[in-house]
Amino acid sequence: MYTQGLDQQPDDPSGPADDELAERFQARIDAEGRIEPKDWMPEGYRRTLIRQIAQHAHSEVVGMLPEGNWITRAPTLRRKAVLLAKVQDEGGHGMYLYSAAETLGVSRAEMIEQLLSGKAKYSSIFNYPALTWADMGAIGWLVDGAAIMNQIPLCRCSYGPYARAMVRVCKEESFHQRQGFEIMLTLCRGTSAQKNLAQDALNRWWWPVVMMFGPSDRDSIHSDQNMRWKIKRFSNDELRQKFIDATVPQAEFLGLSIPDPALRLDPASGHYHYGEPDWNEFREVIKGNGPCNRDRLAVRRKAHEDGRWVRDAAQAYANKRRAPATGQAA
Ligand code: FAQ
Repeated sequence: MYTQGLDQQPDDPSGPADDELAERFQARIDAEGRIEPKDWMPEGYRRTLIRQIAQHAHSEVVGMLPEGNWITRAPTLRRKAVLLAKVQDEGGHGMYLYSAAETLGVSRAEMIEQLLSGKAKYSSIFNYPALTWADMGAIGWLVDGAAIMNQIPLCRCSYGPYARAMVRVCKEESFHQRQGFEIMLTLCRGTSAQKNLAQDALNRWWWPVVMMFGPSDRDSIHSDQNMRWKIKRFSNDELRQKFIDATVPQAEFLGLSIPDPALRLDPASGHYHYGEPDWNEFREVIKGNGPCNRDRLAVRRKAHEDGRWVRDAAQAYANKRRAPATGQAA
């Protein structure tokens, strides 16, 4: 399937040279202008965006699995309806994001193939298991909370289609975060067994969520260039710090303890000091060796195979509609 990005005119030899185009491109970004699909852009900018937006789309789609697993076990009809809506929203985010990436000249089939072959990454966080109902609270509160912290600045990303997709995504993530916090609050105000479930979920999800922001700034290979291109507005560590500063008081409100003995408020800066995440674990998870990587990809591959007949039928219907009419009644 060919997409907008590939229907551009070949370069006009009498047009401006690449150096000049690159200067104009950067000047537009520096002036907070937006880059649109048919605008000239450096190949590295296009490739970086395809990588990031596709990874983001894959994360939304794979991210449906840990919570999808709990829809049939939600404790009440209301909880079930809310969780179902949330999981459907994540699927919708994946679709907007695949569409945004397609404007850069990559096909959806290619992106899906890269996910299923294990070539493309998706967020490390979705390789951890959701073991109890309290995990639905922890995922909404912490994972969606971290996702919002990372994605609000992406609403100002220099690439127009990605930035615009993020506006709606962030509104929905905000509902997701609140529904998760509300599950945690209900558990924390319930019996001691329920509160223990909430604490156990926080214990297991805290560090994976802290690592979700990506490697520390000293190890982040793409940050400098991405900041110059205004794809990223804050570094991984800056966003991690903002998330921790916002979340610690919420944990205190819930009466839960964050599993980090090094955590303390620095009164001079107003920021929380926190311990060093286990970066070996992070590297292993993104290499494919996390607790659920193999299961997650196996489920996605099966879903893709199970959906093949639908894609084939849609393609056959499209071919039939495109075929010239013979004028004969069937
Ligand atoms: N997991 O140089 P950097 C959600 C990779 S959506 C796996 O710092 P960059 C909604 C990175 O790709 C969650 N890999 O890279 C939801 C690169 O590898 P590469 C997803 C990671 O791009 C909630 C290498 O490490 N959100 O949760 C991770 O400047 C609940 C070096 O890293 C997005 O995708 C990681 N955590 O910054 C759904 C947001 N971190 O590609 C369902 C958009 C880093 O060279 C339920 N993405 N890596 O092989 C971004 O903002 C950026 O891409 C970062 C990474 C910040 C993730």
